[in-house]
Order: sequence, then structure tokens, then C-alpha cells
Amino acid sequence: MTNRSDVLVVGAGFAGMYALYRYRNQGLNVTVLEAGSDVGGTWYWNRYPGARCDVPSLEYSYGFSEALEQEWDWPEVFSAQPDILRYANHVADRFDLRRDIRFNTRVVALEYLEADNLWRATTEQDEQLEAQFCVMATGCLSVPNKPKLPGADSFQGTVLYTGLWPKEPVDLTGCRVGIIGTGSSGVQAIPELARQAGHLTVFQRTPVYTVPANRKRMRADVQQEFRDNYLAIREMQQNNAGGISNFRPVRSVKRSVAESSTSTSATAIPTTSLPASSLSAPALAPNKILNLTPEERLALVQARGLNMLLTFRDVYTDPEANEAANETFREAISSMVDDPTVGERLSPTTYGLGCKRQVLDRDYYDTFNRDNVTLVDLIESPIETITTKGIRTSATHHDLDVLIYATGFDAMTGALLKANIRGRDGKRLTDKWRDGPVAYLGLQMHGFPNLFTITGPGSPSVLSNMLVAIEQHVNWIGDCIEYLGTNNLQNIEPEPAAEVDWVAHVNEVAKGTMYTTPSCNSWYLGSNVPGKPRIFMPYVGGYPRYRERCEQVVANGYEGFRLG
Ligand code: NA7
Repeated sequence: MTNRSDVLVVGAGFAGMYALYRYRNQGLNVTVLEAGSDVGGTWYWNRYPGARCDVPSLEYSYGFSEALEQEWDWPEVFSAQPDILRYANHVADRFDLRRDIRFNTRVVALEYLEADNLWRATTEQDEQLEAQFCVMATGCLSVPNKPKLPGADSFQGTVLYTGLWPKEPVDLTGCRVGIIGTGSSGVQAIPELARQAGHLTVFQRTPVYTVPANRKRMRADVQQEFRDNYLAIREMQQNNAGGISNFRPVRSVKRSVAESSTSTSATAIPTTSLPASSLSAPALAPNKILNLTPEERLALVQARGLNMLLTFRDVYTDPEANEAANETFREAISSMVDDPTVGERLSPTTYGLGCKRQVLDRDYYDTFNRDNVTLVDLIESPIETITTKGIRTSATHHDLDVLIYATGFDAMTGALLKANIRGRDGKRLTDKWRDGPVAYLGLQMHGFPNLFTITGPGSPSVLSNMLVAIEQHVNWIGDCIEYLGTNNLQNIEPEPAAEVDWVAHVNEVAKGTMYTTPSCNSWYLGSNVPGKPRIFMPYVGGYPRYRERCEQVVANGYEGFRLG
């Protein structure tokens, strides 16, 4: 490999892998720089027990290769991390990707050399690599949020982060384990940790609304039906707000009707579009929750599961309906948790359903009925300090052997800002984005010619099926590079007005949704990271509308971009 390529891609997760495949196939010389020792990105780093995707695997998979679609077997409907990582490795092998990926290579700076129209990447090993185009495939949830807790460095036990979980097996047998954080990662990990640890102490700041995940094994006939229909399914994804097809296998539907009277599994969560906060929210029922009495709501949940609360449309549009659902949720929690005080502590009161990405769990509430699990409410008794032997809250000291941070990510902008990017005239991205991310279509920033961001802020990204969003961006960028070449153009960047207008549009469509209610604090808004500007970062207008806009921009001769 030389140090000069046509395209530098930063990151070898699903975005970087497809970018390499696509740009290589269009005849470009591509170099991928990856901090990890192998492919997989999010699924490489997040190896914590219980890690699992909340989008069904038959949809959360690449659509660019028919052969790949036909040959890969998914063992479960919603895959666990090891299976997704196996898939990533299979893709890397099958398409011979590794020969152009430099592993264990963290980019510490990226600089635009205007005179040469090149991007120069400096690595942690102080190596420099250059290319005309630079594609940031650095992921939306890739920089762990590490809270600055007093005394954190003094802890003498083992410290683990869910988002940087070790590759070697972690044996927690007999250990006193503490975990801080009860978002998706914490909720997925807690039941597994409780099974392994001697004692688990859960340090919760904000309780979560979590519903049972689909636990089904993949059925061969369902998988085959997807394979037979993938062409149509990929088309359906393109026209669904969340980039999910909603394809219902005929054979499987027939069989589930026959099976329904005997089924004891947790409520299945069919995949639908996304007026709610989750990609995997059940299809919305046409009726309103306010048409039911509180007793009927509770009876519904007790008969058919918590997931039912996500099916009412008014829950996401009417604050009164939202509160009715929240109240039912709390009642349901209290009926599932033996200790009423614990049940109350687990019940969210400060925000409503639909504000955050919906969390899916396996046995979360049951876990708090175990003898070896303690819940600590950090609002009631905040952490005063981490000590050499555990955590001191205002109430007591908790002795720990292992401390796990499940404290989330500096989402969407974290990895881009951390890359120390400098554009034209040495302008820093950190300065440009001081008050929040400003980008056109979540693809490019003015002042940073030929630098592209895959699933960047202002694009549907985390509000859509990431694999669909990734493929769309990679293809758009590939076509753009080809267009520049064909037309003898050297660079592209957005007009300042175009990115300002786009950011205004992104904010406008987010207004009035449950995501942006004043009581809502989520990583979508950056409000999980102290000091981060509170801006709703992903595009909530739906994937098809966004995709059509991107297509229209191209049809209008790269409208809003300056080509030079
Ligand atoms: P989240 O959803 O951001 O959750 C992080 C959790 O950590 C949440 O419960 C936080 O409480 C808690 N947290 C964060 N900082 C602190 C401090 N300083 N003290 C105590 N507790 C803290 O991240 P996840 O990794 O679980 O999930 C992110 C996404 O990954 C998820 O939506 C899926 O898409 C996959 P808080 O709510 O801020 O009070």
C-alpha cells in the first residue's frame, strides 16, 4: 500500500466496509484506516453480554450483493452481537476487503491541503496518508461517554465500558459487579450480568421504558421467503420512513395464526415504520389509548405485553394520551417487580414514551426480583465519589470488584469532532460546530471540500435502518466522485446558505415531536453529554423524503453544492 490513495475511508464498520467495496469496484484506489484490530465497527467494540440489534437481521443486512443475501444464515430474528460480527467478518472475507484496510490505525488528525487539493490523515503512529477524497465512516455511536466522576481513577478493581468491551472473555463468577447506566446497553447487559455475577448493583440515574424483545429463532422457511423476495424487499425499504420493509412472509403469517393459541413467547415486535421512537415499534393500532379506561389499558398490557402501549398513535402525538400510556407502564412495572420500592424506583416519571429510542430487553424487570441484584437510585442518593474499593453514594458505600460504565456515547458528532479535522484555511470542525453540527444533507460541510460524512448529523441515520442509510450515502458519494471525474472537476463542498437552510429544515421537522419535548433528554439531542449543545441531530422527516431530496439535488446538477 502506498501513502497516497484516491479515497481515504476512516472506519471499517458496516459503512467503511461497503465504501471500500463500492469505491474499489468503481476503479478507485481506496485505503481504509481502522482503530480496531478487525472489521465490524459498533459490533466490534460493543461485545458486552446481552448486546443485540433492535432491527431484524434480515433487514439489518447489506442489500448490495444478491449472492450475499442468498448465502448467509441468520440464527435469530433479532441478532446478537456475535452473529452480527460473524456476518461482518464473512463480508470482509468474501469480498477480500482486508487487503485495503489498515487495522490498529487510529486517525488523530485530518487536514485539508488546499494547494494540492488533498486530505492528509495523521495516525496515532504518526504516519501520514493522503487522498483527494476523505470519507468519514466513523459511526454514530462510537465514542463512549465517560462521565467525569470524582475519584474515578482511584478504583482498584476492574473497570469496563460496555462500548469498549474486551475481546477476551470476562469471568464475573462470584464477583461484586456494579453497573452505572440503564439505557439500551445497561438494560441489555443487566440480566446477563446478574446471571454471571455474585452480586450486581445497578446504579440508575433515570429509569427506562423497556419492552420485551422478540426472542425468536430464525425459521428456515421465513428466511427463504425473504431470500425469494429480496428484490422487492429492498425496494420497500427505500420507501419506508425507517428503511424497514415491513415484509410479512406469507408462510410465516399462516403459521403464526395456527401457532398463536399455543405461543408463550414474549410479544413479537414486528418491524414497521417509525412514528414512534423505535425502528422496531409494533404496527400502530388505529384506535386511541384515550378510548380505553385505565383498567382496560392495564388489562391489555397484562394480557398482551407492554409492547401494546407502543401501538397507539395518539401516544406519540397527544400529551394526555402519552401520559396515559406512561401511567399504565408504571402500573405494569409495579406488578412485575416484587419489592414495591424497587418497582417505584424503576418507574420513569420525568419524561414520556417516545422521547428516547425505544429500549428492548430480555427479562429486565424480572432481574430485579433476584436476590443477588440491588438497585441504587442515584437521584435519591447521588454518587459522591468512586473509591479504591467501590462507589460511595450519599447513603452508603458499595463494595465492588468490577465497575462497568454503560453510560452511552457522544453520539453522532463525537467521532467527527475527535478526529481533529481542519479544513480550508486551517478552520477546525470543532469551531464550526461549536453551537451544534452544521452540514448539508448530513453529507458535507462548507469549508471542508471533498470530505464526506456517512450518516452524518442532519441525515436520517439512527432513525432509520442503518444499513439502508449507509448504502444510500456510500452510493451517493461514489456517484458524486464519479461525476466529478467525468466532468473534470476537482472538488465539491456545500454552499454556506444550503447547509444553513438544511439545518433549519432538520430543526423544523423535529419541532413538535415527542423527541424534542422540553422534558426529554436523549442522546439524539446531545443532552447526555455535559456541555454538548442541545440540538436534535438526526433527520426525522423520514428516509424516503430524505433520499428523494438527495436524488433531486443530483438531478439539479448538485444543487446547493459548489463544484470546482
Ligand atoms: P444511553 O441510552 O445514552 O444510556 C446511558 C445511560 O447511562 C443512561 O441511563 C444515563 O442516565 C446513564 N448515565 C450517563 N452518565 C451518567 C452519570 N454521570 N451518572 C449516572 N448515570 C449516567 O446509552 P446506551 O449505550 O445505553 O444506548 C445508546 C444507544 O445504543 C441506544 O439508544 C441504541 O441505539 C444503541 P441518564 O438517562 O442520562 O440520566
